[in-house]
Amino acid sequence: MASLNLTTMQQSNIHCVAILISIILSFCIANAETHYHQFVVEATPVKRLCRTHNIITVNGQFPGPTLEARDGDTLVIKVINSARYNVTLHWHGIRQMRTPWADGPEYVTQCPIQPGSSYTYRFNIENQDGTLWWHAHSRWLRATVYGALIIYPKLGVPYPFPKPKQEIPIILETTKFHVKSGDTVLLRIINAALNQELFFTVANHMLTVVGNDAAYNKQFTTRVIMLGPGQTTNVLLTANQPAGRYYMATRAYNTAQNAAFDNTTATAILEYDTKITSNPLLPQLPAFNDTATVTAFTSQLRSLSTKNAKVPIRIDENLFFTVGLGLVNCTRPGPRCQGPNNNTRFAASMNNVSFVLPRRTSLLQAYYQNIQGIYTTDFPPVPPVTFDYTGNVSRGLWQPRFGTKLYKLKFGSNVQIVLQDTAIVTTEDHPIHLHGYHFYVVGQGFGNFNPSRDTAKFNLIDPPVRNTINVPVGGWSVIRFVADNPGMAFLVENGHGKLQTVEAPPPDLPPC
Ligand SMILES: [Cu+2]
Repeated sequence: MASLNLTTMQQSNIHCVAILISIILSFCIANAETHYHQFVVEATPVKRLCRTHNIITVNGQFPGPTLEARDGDTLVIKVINSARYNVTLHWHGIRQMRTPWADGPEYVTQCPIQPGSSYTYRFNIENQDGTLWWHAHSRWLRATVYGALIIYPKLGVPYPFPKPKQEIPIILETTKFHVKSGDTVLLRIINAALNQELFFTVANHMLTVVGNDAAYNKQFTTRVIMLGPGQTTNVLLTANQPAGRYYMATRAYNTAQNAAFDNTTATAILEYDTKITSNPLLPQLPAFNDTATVTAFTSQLRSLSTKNAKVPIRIDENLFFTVGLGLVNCTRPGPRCQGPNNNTRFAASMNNVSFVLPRRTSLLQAYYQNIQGIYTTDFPPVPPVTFDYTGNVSRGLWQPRFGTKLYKLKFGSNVQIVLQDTAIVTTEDHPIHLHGYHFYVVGQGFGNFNPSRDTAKFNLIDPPVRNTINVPVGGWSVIRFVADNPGMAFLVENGHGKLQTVEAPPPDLPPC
């Protein structure tokens, strides 16, 4: 055995190193903060069009409180449910590394917090900064129970762009924002709409896109940006126009044929510090079905390479999911029977499975507690029948099957998922959101995905990193990620199709 004989010099060096390490350690610990919040979910009277009615809010605020933290911090949010409905809160885009039970979707990762009870969410922010948001993950409350979640870089870590003079969170509503002539400000734009893609633009101003879904991108300048439901975009805006007032405006992007959507234009006002009170200038917005503008925008997105970003190259799990609508027969007539014939209704599906949430317990609890009969793990990795997905689909393929089907992934595996829109009922763009993960969007296109032709065109160098993607209308998107977060990651388009990875310790969750 080699003896260890240290000279005084070496000893003092080691001592120095030890001190240095302990200084760095205490510095890190001192820098990571824990933020405590109390969220009371409650009915709040609001006046609209001269009439007062109740909406459900957090702490009486609409939109709800903005959460602010730094990368590396811990958030502890005690949710007190004083409303008459079950509630859960979801921290959209937070990776929830090793805390899947804090993610929030009801009956997926937890049972709901019942009226009169409370539950405390606790989670860390790990290697993420940018703009995210939180919202109720129970059907009725999502429309009013939400707010911004802003993550600043670790102390001493600069933005990859000059420090803006001001940072303005925008949760697409009508408001007024003040800027100083000549200043560059950072707009953190959040699309909190339930199910609506939105164009966003500011009259006479160019927008420099610097980040999406809490990931930085290579900067580019554009007049219009597009956000899917749940997506966020950070843009720099320089107040370089004549002093005055300018509208920021949003309009829906909609591709489904004959489907009703909100076609109003929502506005906010960007006001220079000025005495001029002229009418604000209105910007030009793309037409509601302007897919070319959407494609032009998304094709410019490139990730900013960071040291822990690596696009998976060798693929272990090659999955192909069709996403779209189907028609099912109504069991009884009612307002949900809006299908083409009187007794049918629409049901979203993936690989012909229309997902059904359990009611007795959550999927995660069923998994931890080994409760049988809640779900099966036979979600199909490829469509059960191959057909011309975006062509004229035979009526026999329009009826999805209901099920609580999960797909198990091995921890650490490299996963590719092709998301393919179908022409069943109508082609449509689909916002797809993956919980607990960020993924690389390596390719997108129109028509049917063709591996021999399209794989060669993948961007494996600097693909954008996102947590939510819009599968193009009548087209496909290919995403890649490493299954590095054990728990119940769930791939959702209004709750359809599940992915599951390996185990994590049992949590203390609300009872069902
Ligand atoms: Cu989410």
